[in-house]
Amino acid sequence: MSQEVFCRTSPSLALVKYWGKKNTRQNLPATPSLAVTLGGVHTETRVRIAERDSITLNGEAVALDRFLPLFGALRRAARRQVYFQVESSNDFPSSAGLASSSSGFAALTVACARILELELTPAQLSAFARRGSASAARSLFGGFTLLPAGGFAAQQLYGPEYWPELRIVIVLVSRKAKPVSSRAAMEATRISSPYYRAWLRNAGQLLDPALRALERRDIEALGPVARLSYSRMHAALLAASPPLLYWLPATIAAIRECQSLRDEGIGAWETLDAGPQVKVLCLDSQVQIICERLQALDPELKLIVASVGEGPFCEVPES
Ligand code: 2P0
Repeated sequence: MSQEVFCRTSPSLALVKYWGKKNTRQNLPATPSLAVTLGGVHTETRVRIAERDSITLNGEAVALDRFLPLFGALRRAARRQVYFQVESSNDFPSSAGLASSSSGFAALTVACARILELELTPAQLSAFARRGSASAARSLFGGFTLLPAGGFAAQQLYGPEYWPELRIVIVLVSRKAKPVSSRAAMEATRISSPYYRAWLRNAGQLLDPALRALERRDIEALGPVARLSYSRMHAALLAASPPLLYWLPATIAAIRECQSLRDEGIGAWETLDAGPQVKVLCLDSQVQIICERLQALDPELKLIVASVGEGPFCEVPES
């Protein structure tokens, strides 16, 4: 058995959003999600066999509770009582609405399965990762992925090479961890938002137009659907009691700048997750003007330009 495994993954950005659970115990999503794996931003995770489980994220110890269901499921599958010492780091802000749990749980799943010598298909790994975080099921694949409503595993629709011109400009509005986790916010939306049922009814309807737009690599068709998906998700969040508002003034400024760019015929289509960051879908030919305009809002604003990324990379380091 290898004593140490290294894995690198990338976060999964939903174009059509997963928000809400069909089954909490198994962590099955109530809505389908269509996503792109981001190239150029990474989680790196090192797992070693140890006397007891421990996890550090960017050098700081983190509570184990959220990880134990995944560890337990992997240990049961391998029929081995092996404990993991995990060191994970992100080269982008964690727990801030940049899908760090998608890349984090995907890396952890792949590395722990490798340590345990579990021979699993990508779909089986995706199903294990889902237990940690439903969006992590998608980070098991590069390119464009689909996690159906109620789905146990994600599937890859197109590989990373499918749309080389697509770019995602990440507008880093804040580096702070979000005040309410996605999981808690999802549950609060389910319990207290009168719009939750409407969201569930509607969310699936956005999938078909998004799939058709992706099939044609048509950003002018995909962008508006992505906008509807995040706007309706946030409308349900705002209607929760108490209301859940992740946006900051700079979030709204970036959204409005995207609208101005579109009014001028420049295809800048924003999407947001459970956090203040804005991610702008666009084509490489328009990245420069879009970055200039967003930077002009605030010279301190950090922008990261991502492309379509690869699936997990895993290796056993030479000792
Ligand atoms: C998504 N998000 O589809 C949606 C859009 C945020 C907004 O998946 O409870 O960390 O661990 O399954 O995956 C963030 O929630 O939630 C998320 P859990 P997760 O990317």
